[in-house]
Amino acid sequence: MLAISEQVDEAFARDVLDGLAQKQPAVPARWFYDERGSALFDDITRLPEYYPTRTELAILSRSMGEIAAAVGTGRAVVDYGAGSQIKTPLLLEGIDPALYVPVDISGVHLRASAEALQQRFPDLAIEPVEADFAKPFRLPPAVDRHPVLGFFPGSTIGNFVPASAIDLLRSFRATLGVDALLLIGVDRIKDRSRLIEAYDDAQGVTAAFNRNLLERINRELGGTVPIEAFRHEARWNAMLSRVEMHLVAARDVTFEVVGRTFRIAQGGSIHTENSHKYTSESARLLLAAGGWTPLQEWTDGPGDFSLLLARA
Ligand code: AVJ
Repeated sequence: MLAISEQVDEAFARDVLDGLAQKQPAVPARWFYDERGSALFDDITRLPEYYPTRTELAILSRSMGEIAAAVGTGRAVVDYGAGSQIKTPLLLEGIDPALYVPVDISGVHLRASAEALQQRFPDLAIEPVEADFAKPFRLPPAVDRHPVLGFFPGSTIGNFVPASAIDLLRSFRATLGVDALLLIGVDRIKDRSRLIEAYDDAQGVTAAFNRNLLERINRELGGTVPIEAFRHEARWNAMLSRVEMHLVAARDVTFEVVGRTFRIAQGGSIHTENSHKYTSESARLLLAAGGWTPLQEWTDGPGDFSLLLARA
């Protein structure tokens, strides 16, 4: 048996080696989130240009009365991604669940956030699950005694191409059971310049977040990537309704990762993230394709972001 850290390293190595070998080199976005990457993402959520976090939070707090009325008390909340330190307490306060089940791939992060929440909600039963929610996993047996609410905020669903997003929604449905509800955040299509600025901020925090992936490759996989040769770029792919993040080579570059050599010509890129954007209609269609019936939708005034409630 490999230790957890070695497993993660191997999965990282495999994703990087396979990804860089593609015609359009690409690395899955999930590898952004080491300690530094998670800290940089926290900084991103506070940037003036990055509207999704504060908009979703505003919707959640403004509409909590209606959300609570639709969801009811006494549910088991399954929180995919182990919880934002602000959104999760808001939800828990609003709906008074019987059980809280944070699910996260990082055991360290999971335990830390579960402990912080337990301090704040001393009477709440908390059963953390260390798992990659993109793969099937088993919920703790205590969940069976309650109707379930899945919580998937942050428009993380946008990181998945539609076919994978539908698979993920289907697997949520299989895990959560027939009586489940799902509360999910989805970012909306909007003005192209606002979308680009949200992913290419003036302070360069998103650029640092993107480049940190290369630092991680060099540090953890013995890479020789010349980081200074890559510049951050956010592109709106209108045909596929998504913001793409790339690391564009400013010159011809050659480097090694775990003993393999890669070449990227000047102007070529490593594709590091997709963030799909939806309309109200396309978001509902996505949910329906994933086996969920939309029940209600809450949005902010300008319609920048959607919070959708659906039933299995
Ligand atoms: C965490 C996936 C919601 O796609 O907006 C933020 C990640 N990337 N800035 C997003 C991210 C660049 C974020 N999600």
